[in-house]
Amino acid sequence: MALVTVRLGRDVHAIGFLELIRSDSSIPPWQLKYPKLVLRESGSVPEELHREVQAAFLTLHKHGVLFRDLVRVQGKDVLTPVSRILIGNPGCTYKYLNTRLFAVPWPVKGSNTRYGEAEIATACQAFLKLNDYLQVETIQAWEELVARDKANIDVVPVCIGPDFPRIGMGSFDGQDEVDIRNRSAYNVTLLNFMDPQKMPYLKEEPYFGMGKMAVSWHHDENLVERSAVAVYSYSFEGPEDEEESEEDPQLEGRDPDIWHVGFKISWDIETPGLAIPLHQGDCYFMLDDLNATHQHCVLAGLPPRFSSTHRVAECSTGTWDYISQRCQLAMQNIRDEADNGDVSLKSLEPAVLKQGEEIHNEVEFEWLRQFWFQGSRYKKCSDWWCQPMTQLEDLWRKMESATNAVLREVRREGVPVEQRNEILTAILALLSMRQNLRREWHARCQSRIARTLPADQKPECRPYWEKDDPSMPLPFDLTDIVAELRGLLLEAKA
Ligand SMILES: O=C(O)CCC(=O)C(=O)O
Ligand SMILES: [Fe+2]
Repeated sequence: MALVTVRLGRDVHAIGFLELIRSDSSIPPWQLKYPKLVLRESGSVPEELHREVQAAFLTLHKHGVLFRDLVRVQGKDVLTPVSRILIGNPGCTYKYLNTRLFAVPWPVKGSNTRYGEAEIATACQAFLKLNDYLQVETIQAWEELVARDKANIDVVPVCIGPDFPRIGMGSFDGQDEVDIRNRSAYNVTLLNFMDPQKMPYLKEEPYFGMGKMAVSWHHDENLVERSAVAVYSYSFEGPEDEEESEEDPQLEGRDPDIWHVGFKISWDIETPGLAIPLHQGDCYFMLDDLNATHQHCVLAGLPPRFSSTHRVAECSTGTWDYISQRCQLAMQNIRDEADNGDVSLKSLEPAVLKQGEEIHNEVEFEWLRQFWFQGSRYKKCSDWWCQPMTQLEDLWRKMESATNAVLREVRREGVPVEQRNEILTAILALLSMRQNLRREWHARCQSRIARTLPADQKPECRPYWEKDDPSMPLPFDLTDIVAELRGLLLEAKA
């Protein structure tokens, strides 16, 4: 098929197909195909908000607190081309591409965060203000979408009667409204920055000839189901770039000098994708299930660009409150013994021991190793995570002693075979997993690419200790212990 590009109004291109366009409509034609994608051009955003937000981006950039993430994709360690920082509700985290980002807190009511610099505090405040603004805009756009849907249904009244209450056009029932609010309650924003001039190895968009990508096709992960995403886009354009260019729309695809966001239907490379140009201060919103039914990508333009991507992170297992409660649950089975750090266990029930080892793995791999893998970047902005991480590490250390106490029990002479087997069966897979994950994290920290990072971003393999460390009850490397436990289990079956 010949590559044809059609101008769909305001420089929006559907690349790869030809379609007749109704030019009499006041809504841009792409809106008919993408009702859940909303664009708000910069003119509709208050000037003062633009000024504050743009200054905030520059402040964070100046203080060097946006970082490229060393993520893991299909078993490979790769450095993201864009630099990022997560700002959001205190104690919130957001996980993407096997990387848990820890929110630098924004100053919500009742919080009292110390920031590294007063300017950083001001910047976080600006993103909270932007968040509030985008949340209101999202709810309004979503309500309009629902109202339009309902109006369309009302055109053909199939089932009108006493069982089918209609309060009138544009209104919708309470549940809808609560859902819309919950799914617009952004708890974090992930900020992105990239200067394409400094990034000469950008990938080409593979399906529609859309040019260089800053972020490849993806769905946003780890979000509350059907929740919205709102994006503020800030590219460093000179005034001359803002004018509509007059080149022949029939001949080429999107303007490579201008940043765009691309959309395509998931699992579909036949239906043409959509590329929406983003000028300085433009915002776009992905409503409802758009992020699930479609993929999006970011197409690089010429100038450097920031974006602030506001999300409803699914953080039921991703907050400080959550993990500290989990650790408290594990502590309930531990009794301190005198002063040497030794512990004894209150219950030897297999289910209780299993839960303890699960929490042990969770705090070690989802929190401590994730945090220290990202070097010392977090303390540059605020001290929020310092004390929680110290506390988690202390609790984790106790869990090492608890595991040691379980091992003492299964090795003890005179434990009934049945009971020992139940314990072994409950914990063996978890210890084997711990061994595998430690090896993987250790390798990730040693990788060639990890070594190229500057000192404050160098991954730290923590916790880590040497074989003969007298302060630790168990070795870092659990190979021998896992083999021993397997042996005990087989012995009993023989
Ligand atoms: O910068 C943008 O417009 C969107 C970036 C994006 O898709 C992401 O960070 O997930
Ligand atoms: Fe995204």
